[in-house]
Amino acid sequence: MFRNAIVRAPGENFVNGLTTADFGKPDLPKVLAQHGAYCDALEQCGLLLTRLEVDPDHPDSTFVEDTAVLTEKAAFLARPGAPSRMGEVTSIRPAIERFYSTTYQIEAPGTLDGGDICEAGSHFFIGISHRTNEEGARQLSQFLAAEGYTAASVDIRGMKSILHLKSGIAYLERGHLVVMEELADRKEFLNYQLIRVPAEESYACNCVLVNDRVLLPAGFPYLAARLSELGYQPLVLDMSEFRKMDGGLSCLSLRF
Ligand code: CIR
Repeated sequence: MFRNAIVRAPGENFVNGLTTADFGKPDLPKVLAQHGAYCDALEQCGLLLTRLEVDPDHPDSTFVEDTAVLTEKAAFLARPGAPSRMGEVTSIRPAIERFYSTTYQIEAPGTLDGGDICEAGSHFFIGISHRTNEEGARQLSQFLAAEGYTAASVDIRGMKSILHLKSGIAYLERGHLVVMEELADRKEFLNYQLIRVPAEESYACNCVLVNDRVLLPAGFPYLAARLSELGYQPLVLDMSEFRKMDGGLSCLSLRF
């Protein structure tokens, strides 16, 4: 069960963040409304929110997930792979340290974005991407091992369709792994019951199990129906403005 989440409000600088998407510029009032609805949804799932102020120096800082990996035993502070995002860790650190006495920090030359880390019980998948390098993955694996967790790397550097590993997979407990077709045959996922998502719905792979609900982006009927069939309760949210900046549902909060 998650009890808490950390979120950060998007600011006027949000539109200046990094993106590779071709969906146009985000509409700020809509960004704020969608972020508000997202926060309401987390509260509806029973979470207590720590709401951080806008960070005017970091346009991508509303995507708090990339700054850390939070587990039951410890917090692992990331070192984002995009230079414009590195300072985000310093600004979120105090909020994380309020909850965690054991913290680890990825150090140079390692880079690691939280969006590349998928927790599956006591096992972690670590995406090696254009943001998370092998050294970052090595450091995190070592830290995780010190806390009794296991880890496996999944190399996604050859894929143009996703930014982070969690853009393409989500763990929903009960051995269920949501996975985009392009990743479905990876040997790392052999022992899981795969919920395969067709290419036209692959954005929805970035869904999040929060207690008894699964947050799911709006507009992906196949996955919504499939999850309902499997006994999950989807909670559908409009993510159009975050998608324009390569963001998904998981990136907007740190849940623990
Ligand atoms: C970036 O490129 O870093 C942001 N515009 C989007 C980050 C999305 N984060 C995530 O998928 N975990």
